[in-house]
Amino acid sequence: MDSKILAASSKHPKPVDHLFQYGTAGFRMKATLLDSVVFRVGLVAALRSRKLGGQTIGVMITASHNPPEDNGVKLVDPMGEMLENSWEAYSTELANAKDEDVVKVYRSLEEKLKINPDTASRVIYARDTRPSGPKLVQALLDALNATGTEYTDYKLLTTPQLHYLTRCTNTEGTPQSYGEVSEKGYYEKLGKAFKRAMKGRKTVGSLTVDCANGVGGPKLAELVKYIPAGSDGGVDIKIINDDVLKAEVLNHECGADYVKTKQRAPPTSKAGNNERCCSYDGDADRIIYYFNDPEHGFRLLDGDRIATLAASFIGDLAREAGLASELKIGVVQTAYANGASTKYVEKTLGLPVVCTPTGVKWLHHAATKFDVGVYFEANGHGTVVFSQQALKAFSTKEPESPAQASALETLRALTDLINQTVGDALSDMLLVETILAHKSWTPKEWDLTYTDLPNRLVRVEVANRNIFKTTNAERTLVEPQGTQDRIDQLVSKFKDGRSFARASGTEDAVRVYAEAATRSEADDLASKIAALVKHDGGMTS
Ligand code: NG1
Ligand code: ZN
Repeated sequence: MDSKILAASSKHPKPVDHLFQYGTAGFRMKATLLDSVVFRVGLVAALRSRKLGGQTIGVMITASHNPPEDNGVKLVDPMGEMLENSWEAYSTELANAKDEDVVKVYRSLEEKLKINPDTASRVIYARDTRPSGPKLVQALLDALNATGTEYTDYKLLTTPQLHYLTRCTNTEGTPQSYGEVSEKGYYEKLGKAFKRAMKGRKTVGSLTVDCANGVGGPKLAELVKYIPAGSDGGVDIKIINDDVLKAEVLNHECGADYVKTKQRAPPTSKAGNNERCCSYDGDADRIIYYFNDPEHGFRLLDGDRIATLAASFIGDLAREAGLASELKIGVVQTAYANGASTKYVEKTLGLPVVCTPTGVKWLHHAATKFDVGVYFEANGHGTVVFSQQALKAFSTKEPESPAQASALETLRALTDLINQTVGDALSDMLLVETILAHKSWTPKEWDLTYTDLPNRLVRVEVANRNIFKTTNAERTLVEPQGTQDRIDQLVSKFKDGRSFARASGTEDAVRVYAEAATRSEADDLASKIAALVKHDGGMTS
């Protein structure tokens, strides 16, 4: 095998002097730099599969909401979860090995991790619509062939579809089976669950879906075939920004990231006042809702809103089903969640909130500690996970009334409707539609549940972002010394003030977040903290 790996590796030389890092979103950068990285990620996938006794590992080639010229690669663990933490470091090590050391590092990982090279290894993979995808797939294939790995090419998929298929593949034929192992199986599962959850209810008006000109477009068009129209107990979907042939339009003036950061609808949207709209990102693992309020203009319904909506609905259903005392329901957020949403969950819904560092793997992990764990990043990436105990309670509890029976059936439908492996724009969208239909809510009524505190997110460039070290789920700086004290002093002067600074995990910058009672105070606090960070970060200009 050594000579095969060496020969294959020589076709994918590493760019000199480039330092790669497996971050919160895997490896992500200009596609032209990624060839060797994807090849080596293929090697890591083979090792990981062998280490886990031949279970199937997923490889996704995508750069999500990044511009078209970027690409990226990430690994999916057997249950459809993000790659285990310690393996991020092994991936980084192999990605940075000199060309002549690739085999040596591969073998040393094998030895260190006590991996039997004779165990079978299996991988499934897919990519988004970027033009650089097919060439990167070739690099992956070269690694899979050199390591004698069995593989299935699923071609174009959304990231969450690949997570779904990874879990289905590894649970096929077991009591934990997660669904049929095919793309069609995914649509069928969601379609059926949506019908069961809606129970013939109608959604009002239509839903305009902006697919960011990414892979979510063709996949949503497929899903629509499996869900009933609005008049039939489903939803009328109008798809926009679904051009996957013009590479340059991907994520351009559209998509979840655009809408969230610009606080406006894509210019291509023709939706009228009070009409529901949502935007996916380039690989359809994020979703943001919004609408135009004739009085107040553009209104964003972000990840915090989706989390609070889901938690309130599932909390009510659990009570109606007589399961409230048995099941621990909770919400997981990051420090970027609006303070008003945290307060709403704790005070109005009476549910606990846990705060974790940025990155969905942390949120997902914390959510699994609840029987029903709702987690979302404010930017729209999130889902709901159910414990084995919750699943058992939903399927075995004897209903004592028709109302209890109905609540239990809706809960069971939700466990199939929700993609429990990872945030999934298609599945989250059907969840939101289901809840709004059950509550007979317009987007305006959803928006009125609580009022966001005005907030500002600022990106600050500093000489070296790595000197900013945090604790307390990134809300408190421990280094540089004294910076946190100065932040605290500034924050204390603002009503409802809250602010924190942390080094970005995906960009060379420090992010400053601030919220306060009014728009001008939030802006003022953010710019004061940003100036402080710039100063303490050693920027001289
Ligand atoms: P960083 O760059 O570490 O702040 C950003 C997002 C995260 C997450 C990752 C991965 C913000 C403030 N941060 O992380 O939520 O989505 O990218 O894509 O939105
Ligand atoms: Zn994404």
